[in-house]
Amino acid sequence: MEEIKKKRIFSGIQPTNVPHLGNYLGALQNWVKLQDEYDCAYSIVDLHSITVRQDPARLRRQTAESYALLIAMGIDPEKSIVFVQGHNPAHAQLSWILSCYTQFGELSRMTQFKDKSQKHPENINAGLFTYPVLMAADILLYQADCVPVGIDQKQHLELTRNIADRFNNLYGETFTVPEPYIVKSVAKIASLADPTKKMSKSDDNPNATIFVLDDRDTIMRKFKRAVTDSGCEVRRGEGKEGVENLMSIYAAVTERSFEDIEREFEGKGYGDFKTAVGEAVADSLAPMQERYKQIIADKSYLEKCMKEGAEKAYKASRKTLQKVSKKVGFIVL
Ligand code: ATP
Ligand code: LTN
Repeated sequence: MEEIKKKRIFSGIQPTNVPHLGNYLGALQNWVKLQDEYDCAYSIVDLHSITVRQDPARLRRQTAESYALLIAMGIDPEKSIVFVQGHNPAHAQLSWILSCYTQFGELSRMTQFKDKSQKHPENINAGLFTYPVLMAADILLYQADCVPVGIDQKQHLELTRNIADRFNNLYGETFTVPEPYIVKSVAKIASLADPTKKMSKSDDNPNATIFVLDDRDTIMRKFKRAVTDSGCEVRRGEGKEGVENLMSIYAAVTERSFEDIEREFEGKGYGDFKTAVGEAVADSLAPMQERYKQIIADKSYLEKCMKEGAEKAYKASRKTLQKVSKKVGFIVL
């Protein structure tokens, strides 16, 4: 019987800090689930992370930690390609080529560029501007069909699709045009301190973000301080964004519906609800935290996985880079 070729998934995460609950529920949890059905390639995107100034020692440590965390979460380096972006030089090469097929005007419209330039007015570098082109190169190199991300990355994915279409129209079928894979209910987990903002790795308020390596006490304390509203009913509604955010988190980690949650907490106050959310989150993260401790302690295992991941990534992307190079008129040896 002829074997059906699995579709390809590609996604990436920046090693700018320990991943948070938003990263986990909005993206990483899906990375794990998609491994059986798809051929997956997952990358720690170190090249992207230097668009904002990083401390070198810290970046190196966080790259290894993020890599170990992916494995601890259940991403299997035997089954999927798990690699550090900078270990495969094809990303930077394709990014250069694609930057010559991307317009200044298109990049100027990217909201992440506008947000980050506002946040770091002292360092609006060219890499911050061309960031989405490198992301397009990441995805198109592997001919990805599908890209699991949070909603904040939708605009970058639209741009990737436009670049792929443009190139295909000019030179004939070269790239697969990728689809976003966004799980609506957790596509944007909000900050615990300000439910109008997304939960972020770089928030200055330490109570705004739950990091996936936070211990139980820290998790409980952060949830107890989470901003809600002056009411006391656990339900969705106008002005109840804080409670709704907690409900989304609770629904995601316990796999229950909003109606179910409303019923459970009828007549109980926010205090009880926050305690339940904190406990559910701490329980769901605990097994992964245990596995993480073992993996991060085993330096030679990590290095072996990174080396093999880099080789697999190079092999999986070489053909695309050659094809593109030929099409634009380079001599390929
Ligand atoms: P920062 O918060 O510092 O801007 P980030 O967490 O957005 O960083 P990445 O590490 O690149 O940046 O994100 C990894 C994945 O997590 C992406 O798919 C992104 O869409 C998703 N993600 C990020 N924040 C959230 C959030 N609050 N809710 C849901 N998904 C999120
Ligand atoms: N830009 C993304 C991280 C990222 C990515 C990718 C996601 C870099 N390359 C390729 C999906 C596919 C972010 O900031 N979350």
